[in-house]
Amino acid sequence: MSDFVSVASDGDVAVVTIDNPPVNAMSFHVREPLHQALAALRDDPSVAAIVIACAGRTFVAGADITEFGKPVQQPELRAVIAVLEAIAKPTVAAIHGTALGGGLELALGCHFRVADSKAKLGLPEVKLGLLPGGGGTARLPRLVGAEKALGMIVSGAPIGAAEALEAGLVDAMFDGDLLAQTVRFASELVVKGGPFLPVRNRNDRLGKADLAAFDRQAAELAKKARGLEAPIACAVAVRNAVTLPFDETLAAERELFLNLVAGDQSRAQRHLFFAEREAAKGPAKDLSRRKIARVGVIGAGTMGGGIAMAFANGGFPVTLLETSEEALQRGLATIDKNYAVSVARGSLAEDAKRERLGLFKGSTDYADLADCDLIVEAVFEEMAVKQEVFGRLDAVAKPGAILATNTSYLDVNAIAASTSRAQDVVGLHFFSPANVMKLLEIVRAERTAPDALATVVELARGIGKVPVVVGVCHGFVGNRMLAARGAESEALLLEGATPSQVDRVFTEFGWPMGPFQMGDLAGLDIGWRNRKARGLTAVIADALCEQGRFGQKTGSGFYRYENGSRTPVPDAEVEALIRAKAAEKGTTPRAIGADEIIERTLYPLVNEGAKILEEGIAARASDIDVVWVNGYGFPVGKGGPMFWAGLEGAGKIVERLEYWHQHTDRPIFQPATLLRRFAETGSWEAAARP
Ligand code: 3H9
Repeated sequence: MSDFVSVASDGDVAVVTIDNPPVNAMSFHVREPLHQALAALRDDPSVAAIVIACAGRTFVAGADITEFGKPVQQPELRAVIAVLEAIAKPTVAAIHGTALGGGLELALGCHFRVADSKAKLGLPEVKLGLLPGGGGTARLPRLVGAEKALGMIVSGAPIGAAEALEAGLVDAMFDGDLLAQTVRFASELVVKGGPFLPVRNRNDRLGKADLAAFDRQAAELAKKARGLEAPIACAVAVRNAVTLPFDETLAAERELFLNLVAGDQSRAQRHLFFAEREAAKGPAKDLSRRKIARVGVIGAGTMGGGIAMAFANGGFPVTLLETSEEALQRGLATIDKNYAVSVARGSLAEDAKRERLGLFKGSTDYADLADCDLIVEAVFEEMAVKQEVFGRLDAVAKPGAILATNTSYLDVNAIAASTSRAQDVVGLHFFSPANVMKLLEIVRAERTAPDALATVVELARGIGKVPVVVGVCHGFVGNRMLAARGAESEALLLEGATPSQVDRVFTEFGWPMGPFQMGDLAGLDIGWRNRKARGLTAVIADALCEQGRFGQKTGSGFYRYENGSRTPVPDAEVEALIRAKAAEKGTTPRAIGADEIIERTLYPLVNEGAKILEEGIAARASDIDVVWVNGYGFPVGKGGPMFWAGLEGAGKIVERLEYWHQHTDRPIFQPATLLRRFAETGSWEAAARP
């Protein structure tokens, strides 16, 4: 019929197969022949039942995201589903892999759904700043109930086949030959006879909806949305399914979808979807990969323990090395405790915990690292210490083993130079807690071998991380830009802003917290020690540390934390300290507006990103966005700092940076050449072209 949709017969059951690799997205070239095939099968008297299945690794994983933002080519998905749903003969979706978004919506257009036991089903549109636009919000609640549907649609998280069976979303679950069993299932339906109710006419669990409970659940979810429009729209649409007739629910869903798909938030989130995949490709595909069977981690402190857990969670046996038996046992006990917390929360089964703990081998002897294929060092952040560790690794590691440093700032070339095998050395900058945070900055040093780099990029994806390859500079992409963002914090306070005012501007922007709350959370003593080592000062943060105010862990920092609570309370003492320091400097406080706070913190962030691009430390602007969204909480609805620069207006950013540069003469405000070119060309790619 077409390269993408074919029809075969098995007795009187017609099997329609969609074949659009890699994920069978519902592109125009699928919709058109599918629409025709369904209309023909509807009218074909020799066909008694229809099965919709997919070739390759998955059922339809959604609409084709690349088509969003362009004129819709007819027939659109809803039209295909409308034809399907109006067929009187029994229709069955055979689901394997992932039935996501428009894929699940297509399946909801069938009378029945059967699934392979390993299949996953979900409506993840919210993660793209959307709501399901193919009738998902109208049909899913009819099968699983409004509350369950709300949870699935607002979280975007898929559920497994067993849960889907229990919830009423699928009608049967199979192991083994899915297609053969689905055809048998369809034949039995033919024998049993109809009429077969389309989902739109079913009311299995919808009738029982408790609107008050629903509204409470929706209000909770809305609170967590932090300025994102899509989760709210999802809740509105699912509520419509309870209160409005089907066709009105569908029409309202369409309207909400069209609004969101044209908006900046969804554009930003779609940008991030492709940016993450682009970043995770790493170097050329045709490079060979080194075999990684066992991983060594040096240092069982917070960072080392978290890194070791990240690998164990990905199924790798880990040798964990410490300098003393006592430190090793302490580290292993923390790991055990962390897993126990997951078990208590219900996110990890007791068996799985045992299995993971079984992957750890503790040691205090470097010689035990000899069978590791990758060794990650997470020792004290000091060049001499790191170099000593790498010198010792050089003596014990097997030939070809990849040697990685978890440094967050130091020169990886200098670390590599302390070995005789710089080609095997990379940076693996995990973020804390390393077993939770998704971002992994992979630092390519001058002499890192391409196959070593390709190996760690692939490995990172394999353990569920979001990898981004970066070059060597102080702080790499993330921490270097963070320093530029924080550079004006103290100045803003001395000139009249308060910590809570600055932090509020950040949370209103969409960050989970502002810079002062973040400092209190991370511990102010870390930056203090760092500054002292580098001969630097920060008037207010230093004064707080001198008073023993290290942040949450001491119950006070930029804020007070009462009785062990994590809630920051503005502290009059801190404000008095700020005013006193300002007076010492002869600064008269003035009112500082939200715009100024943004201009002096986020514009330098973008500017530093442009410098990083200019220097080739990051390969693309979108890589920088991936770093900031996954590692530092930049709001997803704004797409990362480099994408946001386009929304904010690069011309305006340049102009305001120039203004602040003139007023302060500080280099962070000197606009990067690439930023100026971005302002002229409107695209980072065009700006980077010679
Ligand atoms: C939707 O359905 C809206 C409807 O409600 C309404 C419509 C009117 N489109 O992730 P991978 C590409 S919204 C286009 O590396 P995995 C991806 O870019 C959609 N392309 O594989 C990559 O390309 P490349 C709702 C897509 O095995 C390649 O496929 N659905 C799409 O790790 C491989 O992807 C979703 O949001 C797409 N829908 O994971 C599901 N999906 O190789 C989005 C993937 O050139 N997809 N590509 O870089 C996923 O979550 C994962 O891709 C999946 C496979 C779990 C399926």
